[in-house]
Amino acid sequence: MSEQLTLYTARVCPYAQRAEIALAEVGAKYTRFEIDLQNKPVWYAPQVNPASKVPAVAYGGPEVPPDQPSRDSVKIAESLVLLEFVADLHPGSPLLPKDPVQRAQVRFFIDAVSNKVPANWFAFMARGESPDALISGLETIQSLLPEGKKFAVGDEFTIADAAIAPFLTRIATTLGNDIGVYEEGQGKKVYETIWKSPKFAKLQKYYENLTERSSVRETYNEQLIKDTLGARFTPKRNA
Ligand SMILES: N[C@@H](CCC(=O)N[C@@H](CS)C(=O)NCC(=O)O)C(=O)O
Repeated sequence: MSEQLTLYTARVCPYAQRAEIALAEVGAKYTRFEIDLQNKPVWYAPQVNPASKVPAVAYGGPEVPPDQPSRDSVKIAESLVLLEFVADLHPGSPLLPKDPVQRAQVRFFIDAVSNKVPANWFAFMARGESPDALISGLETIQSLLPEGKKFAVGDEFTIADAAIAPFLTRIATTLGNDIGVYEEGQGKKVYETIWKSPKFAKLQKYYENLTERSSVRETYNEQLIKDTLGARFTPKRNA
């Protein structure tokens, strides 16, 4: 990768962490720019991402300060697009396997993550809906994991793993600390089901493999997630 790459990101955001994990996996040299999501810079939407979300990348063009993006760089957004982009920039890396079947498995796994994980987690944590959809969504994810392998499609870490890791870490942190609008104690109960019961043994092992990965560990700030989501949701309990 010879062109400059600037990543607009936010520590709190699971979608942004996906891109950070992929960049860490390939050891990319890039400029990281933290966007304060509560107070986004005025130039961000017009000059980087019209959707005004992180993550986004400015790729190529001249070396410029990240808060003065060049018109000559290409701007790319959407975390799943960025995962494929990073893999495409590093065709020698295992992030996206060469084998067509494994590539399809990676994409199928990502599709399942998109459909089963973020919205079901959020419905429970932020709206106090039943945790059943989250639990059954994670059962589906577990059923896709290959037997006796470390990661989503085999022993190599791929963009499928980068797509789910930021959500599994946040789900574990929020449930384990009972963070959410639901009744007190309910998060910890769901945590016990997912992280302690034998029914989820395969997912638990997978989680262990993911969180041992330095790309995942070093891009996750658990304290920040506890503080931010704890302050955002738990006070709304019984409101
Ligand atoms: N579909 C997008 C979702 C990104 C997203 O929702 N990012 C949130 C933070 S986690 C954001 O930037 N929100 C800012 C806003 O909506 O104003 C992706 O996968 O990249």
